[in-house]
Amino acid sequence: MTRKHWGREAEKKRGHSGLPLIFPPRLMQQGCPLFFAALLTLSAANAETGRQAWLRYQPTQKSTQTIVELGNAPELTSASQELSLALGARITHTLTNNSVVLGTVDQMNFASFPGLQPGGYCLRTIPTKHLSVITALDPPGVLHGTFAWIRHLTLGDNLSQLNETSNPSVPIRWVNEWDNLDGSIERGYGGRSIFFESNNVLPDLTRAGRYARLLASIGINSCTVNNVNANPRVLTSEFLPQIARVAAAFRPWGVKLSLSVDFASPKTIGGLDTFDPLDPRIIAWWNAKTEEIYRLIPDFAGFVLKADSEGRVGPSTYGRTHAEAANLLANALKPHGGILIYRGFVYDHHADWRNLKNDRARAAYDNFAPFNGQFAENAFVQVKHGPIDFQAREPVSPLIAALTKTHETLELQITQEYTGQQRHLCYLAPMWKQVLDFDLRVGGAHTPVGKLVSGLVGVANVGRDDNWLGADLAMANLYAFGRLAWQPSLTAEQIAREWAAQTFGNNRRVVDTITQLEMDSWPVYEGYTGPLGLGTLTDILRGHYGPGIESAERNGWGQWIRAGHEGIGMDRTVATGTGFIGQYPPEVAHMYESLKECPDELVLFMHHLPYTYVLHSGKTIIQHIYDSHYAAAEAAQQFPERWRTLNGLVDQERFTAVLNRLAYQAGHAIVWRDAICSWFLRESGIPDSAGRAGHFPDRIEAEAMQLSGYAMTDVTPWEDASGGKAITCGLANCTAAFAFHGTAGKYDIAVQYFDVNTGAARFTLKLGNDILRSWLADDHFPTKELNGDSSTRITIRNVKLRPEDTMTLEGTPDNGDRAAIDYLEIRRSR
Ligand code: GCW
Repeated sequence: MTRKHWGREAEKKRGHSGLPLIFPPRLMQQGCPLFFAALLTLSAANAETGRQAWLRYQPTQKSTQTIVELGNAPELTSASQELSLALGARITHTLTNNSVVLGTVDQMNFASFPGLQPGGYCLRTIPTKHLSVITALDPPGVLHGTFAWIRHLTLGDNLSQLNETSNPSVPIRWVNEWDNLDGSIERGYGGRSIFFESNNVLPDLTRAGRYARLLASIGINSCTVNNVNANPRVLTSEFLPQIARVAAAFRPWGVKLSLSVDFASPKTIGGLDTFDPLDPRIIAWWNAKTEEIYRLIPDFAGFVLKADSEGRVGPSTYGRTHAEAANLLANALKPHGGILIYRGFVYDHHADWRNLKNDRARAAYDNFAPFNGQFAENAFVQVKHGPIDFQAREPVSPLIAALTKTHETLELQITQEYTGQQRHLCYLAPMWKQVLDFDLRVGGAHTPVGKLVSGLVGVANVGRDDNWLGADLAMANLYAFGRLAWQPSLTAEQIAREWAAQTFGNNRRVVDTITQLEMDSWPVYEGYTGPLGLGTLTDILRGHYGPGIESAERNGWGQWIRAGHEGIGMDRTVATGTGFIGQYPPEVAHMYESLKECPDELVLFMHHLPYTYVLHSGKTIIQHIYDSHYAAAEAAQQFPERWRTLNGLVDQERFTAVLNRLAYQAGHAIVWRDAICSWFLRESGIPDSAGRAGHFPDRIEAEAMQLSGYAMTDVTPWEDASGGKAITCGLANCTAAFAFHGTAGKYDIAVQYFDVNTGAARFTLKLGNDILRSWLADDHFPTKELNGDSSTRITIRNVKLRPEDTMTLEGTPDNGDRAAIDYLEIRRSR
């Protein structure tokens, strides 16, 4: 474009937008070297809480740049304010010789920006004009582009050559929050709801707005604010104006509000005597209710519906189909441009476990595949990525391949329900990448999951904790979800790197170390929890947190692993099993059905096999279980050590918080390792060829100590405590003492104890009369029982011991916390 042309276009623009664009003559004449004076530097000096997440701007000097905003949509105002924060720059209506200009393309008529799609953006640097341009078809796109531009800046990318057009891979990029109106969050691990308390919307929605900002920065365009197990109150005329306030807090960030609804609402809150989806009164009720919503929230995104699942009512009450239920709501939303997301997570949780042909994994397909093609154009079936329920490892759901004529969204879980509840580091992007890239071979063609779905929905469950998810490193999952929904071709490692750099600073060692920790974390978590596709062997009946192997068996929930003395695994083959494998397109079915081709990592999901079966790896199943649990638990011991290398390179506050989490995880990985190895050792009767399982030479069982006041108790399930037993104190004070019989030297002493959530017992470990450590059991693990949820450890390092030294553990119970102890472990300091 010639300079003349540029000027003329700018003139036209001025007329068009009414904004005085003034080009300084110097800028019109010469090309000067590029700008960006006030680059962000992320200093390690400031103490931080994680509240800023990856938007941690710290411009060091006053910028010479200006920000020119063309237009006045709320998203544009947010965008320019964001830039101003990031750059420390002024917002003006006057172009200077160093401006960033933002606006939609129809206001940027000095150049063309081909290839843009809704929500997408174009970033372009025009060196001769000393301009950075951020543009898009629509205001949300400009905001997305602004965050992308800031990301480039923070990562130290070369902005002088920028010419980037980026469109989202799918139009639906939503998060679901499982927030209850009382302020609790189902499967939330980051504090109470940022939206609700005591059955009302919070008076102060500052934090909801901040969340929308985070979401916008990764391209998320809708947030469903309430639990899919929906309280019907959410749709009452009394409550909806409150919900409208949340929508208003989201609006400047281009994030639309959506709601989970209860299918029985016409009856429970509407006063009708039915909720039959085909009844004209019900159709009229939903139409009127939807109109009411749109009057209050004109940009309302739509409904999410969990029906006929886990006790929620649905169309089956009236013998109607999922498609009929979905279309009822979709039709109500259609005139307003809204969409309906219908959850595919439907299964019988009272299934008969004695019937070897029953299989929960079949449920999503069996329930939805018959209705393929019967769903309305604006209805989407939301499929969990695996056929069971967010386990540490699952195959891709075959329903994704079956819905060839129905729109679908893929449901991923950001909140780590079955993957350590944010107390364990488990970066899920590598898992999600495997899901998105998995080629389902629909019609024999290359059909990766990412290409079959129209949207990605992440169950986020952020809370009021400053750092949103309860753990700083867990935020990589929220970030990665948004980045992958936008651009699934990014690698998990690329995403981790850019997240780490923005969150903790652009120091090479910091970024390398954190990225590597994140990347190692899922295989490590899977390694000490669920082997070979069995699922996470957690207690599925209670917290979904610590080990609880048999909880999966002999009940209606259908997470069976069919473990016996001889062998283990669900036979899901077509030949002899439940036939689940036959739900996949033929090429994929063939791979899973054939033992020769079925990958080791899923072999026990697909087949029932003897413990002595030899895997592709050359190991027997039982030896693999021992080896993987020992190797992974050992890797987890290294996590805090690896983190420690960043001391001084990241702020002290987050350094300590992360270190504490990783140290806890290292201890809990041992709980997991021992529970699973002991259980399989007992069940199979086959020893660990390396002699580890069941042998703990450094351990002193609490029940073997000299007890005063303490009494022995059985722990349930038995595998969650060493030897199946612990000691508890029923008095005001108890002690457990023993004499050290090893050789003189420096030792690390680990105390394995139980920290239940009712009170805060005190423990004191003494060597002779000297106190080595005194601490409170005041964490909030998800149980009041002694089990693998509450089992935790503290390690006192470098203690000098001599033969026959006496050690005493004192326990002081508090409010139902009986100061329970499992064992002590004394090992030479490394
Ligand atoms: O995994 C299960 C969870 C439930 C959840 C359900 C669902 C919201 O344990 O807490 O309910 O899935 O996805 O509907």
